[in-house]
Amino acid sequence: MLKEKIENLKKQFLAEIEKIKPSEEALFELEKKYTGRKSEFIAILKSLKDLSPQEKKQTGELANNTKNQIWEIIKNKRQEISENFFDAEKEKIDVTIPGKKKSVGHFNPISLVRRDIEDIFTSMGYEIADGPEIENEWYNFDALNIPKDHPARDMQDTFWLRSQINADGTRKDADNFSMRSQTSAVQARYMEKNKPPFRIIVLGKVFRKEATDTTHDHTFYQFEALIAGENVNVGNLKFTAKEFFSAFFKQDVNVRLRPSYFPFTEPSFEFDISCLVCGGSGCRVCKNGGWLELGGAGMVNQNVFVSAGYPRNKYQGFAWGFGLERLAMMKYKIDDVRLFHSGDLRFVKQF
Ligand code: FA5
Repeated sequence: MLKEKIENLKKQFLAEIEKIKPSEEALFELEKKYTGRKSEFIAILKSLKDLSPQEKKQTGELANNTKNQIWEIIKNKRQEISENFFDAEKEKIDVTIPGKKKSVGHFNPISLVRRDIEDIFTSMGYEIADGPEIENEWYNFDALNIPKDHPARDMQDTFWLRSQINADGTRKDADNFSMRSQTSAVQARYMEKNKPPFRIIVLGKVFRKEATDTTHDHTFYQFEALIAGENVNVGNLKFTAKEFFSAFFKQDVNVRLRPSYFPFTEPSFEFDISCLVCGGSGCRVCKNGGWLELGGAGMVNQNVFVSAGYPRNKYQGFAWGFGLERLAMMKYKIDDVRLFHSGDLRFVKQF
């Protein structure tokens, strides 16, 4: 009777192991089902004690053999699974199947230029300063000695925040927040909290109410430099600029200063560099002049120092402000400033 049960269990086991999909988990479950503590098999072994010694010996032997066979079969199956798993023949890799291309992100050229500038200036001992993009009238205009009636303050040029504009379109006088129109706004913010000597650069977004064209956008980046101390002169400005541009364009660049006007610098200059295409001899890019116009610069107006709380005529300093896009346009030969903020991936992917 018990013998029959054992034989049946074995048949059942053999049928089942043929059917299962071999896996570690499936084999474990099978082993538990047929030889585990709560299995029928163990129940049979326990009931051997009720048999006669002769039967106990025979049936016990059969039970043990069968259990061992089951274990052996399971062990072999396990072996098969692990061999299959590592079987290089079965795991052939077809190296000719085209791979899945991982798309890699690109830095916008503005970021590339910004990183270059930060590297060059930090290696010259400059600090990187920052300020808010929503700025009040004091920092953006007043502290910079810009007269109340200066056209840059007009709604035609500056984006004043809606809450600062009356229903009839005129400007409210309180607070007067706007989207900052120049990184020069950070000059006053920094000077308020720091005393000379210092050297800083500011790189950030500015906003102007512009009719856009190939060289003008309504949102663009400026790169400001400001240095103040007791012995700063125009020679320092020119030397620093020449060092910077030569490192930035990786070629010897000459710098030219032309007289200009900014309320916050005195004297003020328009800043030109020798044409990168012809080296200064004259070509189509520089319209045969040999020079390319880059931005404004000058010696810090003493009124700006006084606004920041410094004594008049104790310190001198120089400052400049360039368009970052214009620098990137020259470096990478880009012919339209509006491409930078277009969000067109075909543009960014070229860098
Ligand atoms: C200024 O903004 C001054 N704050 C610069 C300055 C700083 C002078 C410190 C002296 C001392 P300006 O408005 O010229 O100056 O602008 C400076 C540069 O920003 C320009 O030469 C140009 O490179 C860039 N720029 C001006 N307007 C635009 C625009 N709409 N789109 C792209 N770049 C512009």
